[in-house]
Amino acid sequence: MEQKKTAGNSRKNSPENETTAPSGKESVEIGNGGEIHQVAGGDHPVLTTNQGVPISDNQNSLKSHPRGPTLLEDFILREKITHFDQERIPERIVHARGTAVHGFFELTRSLAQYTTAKVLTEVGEKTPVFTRFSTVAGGAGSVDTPRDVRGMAVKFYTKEGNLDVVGINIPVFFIQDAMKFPDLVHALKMEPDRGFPQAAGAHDTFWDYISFTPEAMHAIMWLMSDRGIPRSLRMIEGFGVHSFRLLNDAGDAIFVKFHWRPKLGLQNTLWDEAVKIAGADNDFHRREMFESIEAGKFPEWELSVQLFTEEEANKFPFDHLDPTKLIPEEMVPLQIIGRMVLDRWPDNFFAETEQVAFCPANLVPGIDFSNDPLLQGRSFSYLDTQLLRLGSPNFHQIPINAPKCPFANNQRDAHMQMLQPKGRVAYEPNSLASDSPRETPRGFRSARVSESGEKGRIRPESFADHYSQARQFYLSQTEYEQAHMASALVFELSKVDHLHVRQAMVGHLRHVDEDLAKRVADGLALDELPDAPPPAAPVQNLETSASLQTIGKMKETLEGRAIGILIAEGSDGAAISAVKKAATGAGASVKIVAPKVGGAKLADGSKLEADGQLAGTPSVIFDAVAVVLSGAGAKSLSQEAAAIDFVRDAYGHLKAIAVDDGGQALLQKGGIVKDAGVVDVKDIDGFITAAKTRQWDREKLVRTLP
Ligand code: HDE
Repeated sequence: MEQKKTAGNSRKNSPENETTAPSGKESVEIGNGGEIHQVAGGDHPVLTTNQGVPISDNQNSLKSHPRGPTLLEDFILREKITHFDQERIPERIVHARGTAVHGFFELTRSLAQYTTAKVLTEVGEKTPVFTRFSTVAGGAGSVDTPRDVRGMAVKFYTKEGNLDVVGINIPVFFIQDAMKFPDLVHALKMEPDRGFPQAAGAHDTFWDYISFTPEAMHAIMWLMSDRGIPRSLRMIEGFGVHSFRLLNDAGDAIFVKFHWRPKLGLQNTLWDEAVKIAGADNDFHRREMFESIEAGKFPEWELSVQLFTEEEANKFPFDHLDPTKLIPEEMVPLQIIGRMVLDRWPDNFFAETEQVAFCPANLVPGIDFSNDPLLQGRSFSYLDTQLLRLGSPNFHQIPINAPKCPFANNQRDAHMQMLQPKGRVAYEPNSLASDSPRETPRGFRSARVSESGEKGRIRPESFADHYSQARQFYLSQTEYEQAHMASALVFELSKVDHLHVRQAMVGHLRHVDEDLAKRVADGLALDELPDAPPPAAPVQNLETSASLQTIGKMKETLEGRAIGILIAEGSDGAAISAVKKAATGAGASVKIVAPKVGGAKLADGSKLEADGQLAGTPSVIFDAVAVVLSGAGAKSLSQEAAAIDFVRDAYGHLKAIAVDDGGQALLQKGGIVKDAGVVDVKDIDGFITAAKTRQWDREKLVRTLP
């Protein structure tokens, strides 16, 4: 049978199916029968090979006859497929799943007294930044909402070179020495024999490792707190974690810690909510960030510093070089020095978000390392990983990694060299080239520090206290947050098959707080409280600090929040409009949810289009919901599991619910009991107020907390 000459592309002249043709023709019949199409009026560039050869048929490979074998001669097919075969590069071993946005950092207060770094001294200067948020454990395609630490890495393209503050959303880390990092990560990631779980610490190997790592207890407390399950990447704090040094003109040094504070305040999900969001929208955080940038609602953070001298540090009841310790704000206050606004989504995910290469050793003159052993190890690891991941020492030439200030040196050649340096001189010093790059007194300098002592693989005594700050963190939380931490621990350890690992963990918790240990032991149905391991240093009772909580940092605002309005056939248009107007007026984004995506006919006969179909738009993706239904609409939705889940989950996740008379029937079907957060839709102000917070008092009615 003779094959028909066809492009294999049935829809013509539609933008989704556009292919390229030499401009000026509607549809051309060419060569081996490929038919190519163009969008009417489009001014398309010619499709070519990577060598610039125009391609006449992008749909059919070259065959010896229409039903015959494909010819090796088809260099166009081979080039296209070979390039495709190599499209993936190794994903990051940690922090593979990420979302990044361009923006700027604006300095509002000069630190000229302490540093020469222009980015920290030129008030009003807007430095371009690229900020990548990430989870730690999961692969690049994994879900956005697991319980995990979030990376927040900021690349500042300063006038004096790139400065990377490669931080996370908690102020402490799990280990004290770089030597331990591969073990920590191997224990955390999917177990090597079975290949699961993906993006989750809730399994045997992680907790087994942690049970041997008491220094992790402080970071574990943060991870088990609600900060481990953020509502939005726009609502996380960021921490540089380590101490760095600032150096001024005179060469004097002071220590600094970096803190990012989100303008929208902190907000987290509940665990049940995070799990359900994972099912509803794998890309919840990425999509939410994308939509907010698209809508011109640009996320913003304040940058603060904690500054302290060596003498002050010597008086702290802990060692600030130990990355498992934080410096309480009450001890060293935060000073706001600037703001970061993220306002431009990347053009291309791979070219920018995937290829961006952060490195904590990317420091600029006026900023220097401290001796934090983890920072020291990191300064080696990141360059090493980029060489593998990006495949060439010239990865700094990729546009997203290239400095935006001039850069020049005598490094030459290597894979993927994009620059074409001129001249015969590639060394320094030299007398042959008057324009070759030279050193400068304004260049990077290290702090004048004298180091002495005995060489060895030694952990300092001052790093020995593993529990005091973990205890301080737990005791600083509100009653609700403590209950969430206890349930998180019960959840995680319940996924651990080995009883001795559960017991060992509860043993550690006894040093954090005896009551927490009892709650977790009870939640795991342990017969008796296990022995606590002997602590390396006595556990201190440090003063509690409200700044460690999150509930208090949730801003009473609808800015950046989302409201869902559930409607069906016959809903009251006026009530819907009133909710929409009030919610958008208060800064929220609003989505209409209906059984069919095309929308529903309202009581007045008009049709309202939906933003989401009920089955694919559950209430977990909103911060508060309104249920506006006719009697008939409520009756039909009462037969619909997705509608019942919609209201039941909103209630179970402590959200405000506005409801009209019709909607009441659905609420009854969901077993919802009226409380301060369940508001008549006519009381629009009451609903907006309730929507700005969570109904914490409801929690004990809907969930058994340990
Ligand atoms: Fe990382 N870390 N890390 N890390 N880390 C990486 O670098 C590493 C640590 C952090 O969005 C890797 O480019 C070691 C602390 C973020 O691209 C790798 C040690 C903190 C990101 C690496 C640490 C971080 C990474 C993997 C212990 C918070 C994502 C891919 C000595 C202060 C950056 C890559 C992005 C990524 C190594 C500990 C944060 C393998 C050896 C502490 C936010 O180089």
